[in-house]
Amino acid sequence: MNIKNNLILALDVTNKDKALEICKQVKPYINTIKIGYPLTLAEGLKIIKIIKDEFNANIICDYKVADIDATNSKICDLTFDAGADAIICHGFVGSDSVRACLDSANDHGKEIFLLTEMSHPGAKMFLQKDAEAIAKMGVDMGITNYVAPATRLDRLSKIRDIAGDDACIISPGVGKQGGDAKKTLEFASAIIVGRSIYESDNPALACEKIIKD
Ligand code: NUP
Repeated sequence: MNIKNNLILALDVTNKDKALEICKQVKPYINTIKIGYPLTLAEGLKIIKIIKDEFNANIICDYKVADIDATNSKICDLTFDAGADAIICHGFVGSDSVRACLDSANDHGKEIFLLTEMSHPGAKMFLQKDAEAIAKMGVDMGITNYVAPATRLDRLSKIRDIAGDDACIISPGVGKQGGDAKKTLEFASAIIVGRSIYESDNPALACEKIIKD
């Protein structure tokens, strides 16, 4: 995926007009938009195609898919059929569940991003201890796209070591969660930024600052 300025917008607003307005403002800086549950639950799956078509953007759906294989297949099929270019899937559910996501992506000519360890403090309670094994499982399965935290650079660096130099690692947690854009990009291929952009009085300027810093 070609990610302009190595910057992905997390578009966690809850109505279409606001979403379109933000996208319009950041269009000169951003070509890859992450849509998650807040916007999808508010507006329905149709929002994927609306944003994709209007802004000619790559759409990554952050649905953190984490179910049994049969259900994962359905979630991924519906998401790709709705126009998503990629979907974020949890790794902790194990290889059969992740395989279902990967098969759906391959059938549609689309991609998955494997979530290894999350960026928030709670990730230390359970997920962190298995994150490296999750990344190794991904490598064994031939997965080349990962999500790893900008809030703990030592952990991000570990995931980079495991995933390899050629992997595409996208990293949330810059800005409001405390991560630093430049330091994160020493290990990550691109950063994911939400509130620091869409809550800003001037989202375009916020993008410019993040890119220049
Ligand atoms: O580990 C993760 N941390 C995280 O923040 C995995 C994620 N997918 N995210 C998402 O990234 C989160 O749901 C939000 O959409 C975005 C970060 O947003 P912000 O903290 O920049 O507002």
